[in-house]
Amino acid sequence: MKARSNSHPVAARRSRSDRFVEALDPFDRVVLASHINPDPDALASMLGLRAVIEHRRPEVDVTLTLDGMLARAENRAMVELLEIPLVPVEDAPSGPGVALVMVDSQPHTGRRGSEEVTPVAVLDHHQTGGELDGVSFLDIRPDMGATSTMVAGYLLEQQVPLTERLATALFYGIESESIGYPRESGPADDGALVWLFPRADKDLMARIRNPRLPESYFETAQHALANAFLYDDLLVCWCGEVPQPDIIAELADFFIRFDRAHWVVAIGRFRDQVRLSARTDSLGARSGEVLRAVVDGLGTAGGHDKRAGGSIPLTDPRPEAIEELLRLLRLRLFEQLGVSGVPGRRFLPASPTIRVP
Ligand SMILES: [Mn+2]
Repeated sequence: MKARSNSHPVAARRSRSDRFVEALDPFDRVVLASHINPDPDALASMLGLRAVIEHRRPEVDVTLTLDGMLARAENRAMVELLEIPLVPVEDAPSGPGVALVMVDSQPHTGRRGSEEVTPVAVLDHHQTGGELDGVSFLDIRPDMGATSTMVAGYLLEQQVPLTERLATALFYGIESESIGYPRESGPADDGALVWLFPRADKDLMARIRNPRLPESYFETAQHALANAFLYDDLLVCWCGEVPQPDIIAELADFFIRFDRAHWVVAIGRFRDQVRLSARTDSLGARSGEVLRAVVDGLGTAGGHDKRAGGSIPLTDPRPEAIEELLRLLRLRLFEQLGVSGVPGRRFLPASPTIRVP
C-alpha cells in the first residue's frame, strides 16, 4: 500500500514535456518532420520543439525538415522572415541514433511523402487516426486548436527562454489555425496567444500576414468564381489546375463567407492529384468524416468538424476523366449531405467586361 502511494504520484508528476525529452534520451540526433506542404502551425511547432530539445540537451543535433513545398505566400514569408532553417525531408539524417519526431501530423494518414521510419514521438491535434504502433511518446489532443499551443505549453513547462522570433512563429502558428471562421479552437489556444502576443515582433507578423501575391493567385480566384455551383446551401467550386495546393483551402475560406452557403467544397488539381477542401458552419457537422466518405476508395481525407481536406491521386489526367471524377465526387457529396432533387445553378453569371479605359 505504502510503496504504491509513493511510486504512483512521482510518475504522475512527470509532465508531458519531460516524457517527450526522455523519449529522445537514447538518440543524439533528432529529425523533426511534419505533413506535406507544411502550414504555419507545423513550422512553428518544429521551431518550438527544437528550442525545447536544445534547452534540455544542447549537444543534440536537431534538423527541421520540409516535406513537399511551402505553398502559401504567407508560409514562404514566415520561413524567410523568421529564418526557419529547413532541410528537404529526403536529405535529412537517418539510421540508428536518429529519432524522428512527427509534428502536427500522424503516421500513415496520407499526409506525408514517405513513411519508411516509425517516429519515436508524435505530437498532433488532428482527429486523423494514424497508425501509432511502436511510437514511444504520444501527445495527441484534438481539443487543441493548434499543435503550436501544445508546444507553447512545453516551452513554459521546461522554462525555455522565448526569443522574439519563436514567439512570433508560435503566435502566427496558432492564429493562422484559429482566425478563420468557422473557428476550431479553445481556451488553451487563447491563453497561449495572450502569452505570446507581447513577446512577438508585430512588424514581422504584419509582413507575414500580408505577403505579396503572384498573378496566378488572382487567376485561380477568377477561375473558381466562374466555376462555382450552388445546390441549396452547398457551394461546390472547381478551381482548375492550381499553381500551389493551399490555394484550394484559401478559396474554401473565401466562399464560406457567402451568406447563403453553409457548406463549401473547393476542388482543384495540383500536379497529379485532385485536392479537396471543405468548410461548414453547420452545427454538429463532421466535415472530416464527410470528406473521408466522399473520397472512400479513391484517396485520403481528414480534418476537424468544420474544416477538412483530402486528396485523390489522379490516375487518368484526360479532361473527360477529370469531369467524370468531379461528377462522382459531387454525387457522393450529395449522398453524404442528404442533398437530393435540388437543381444546381452556376453561382455567378459571367461578368460583363468593359474596354480598356
Ligand atoms: Mn495544425
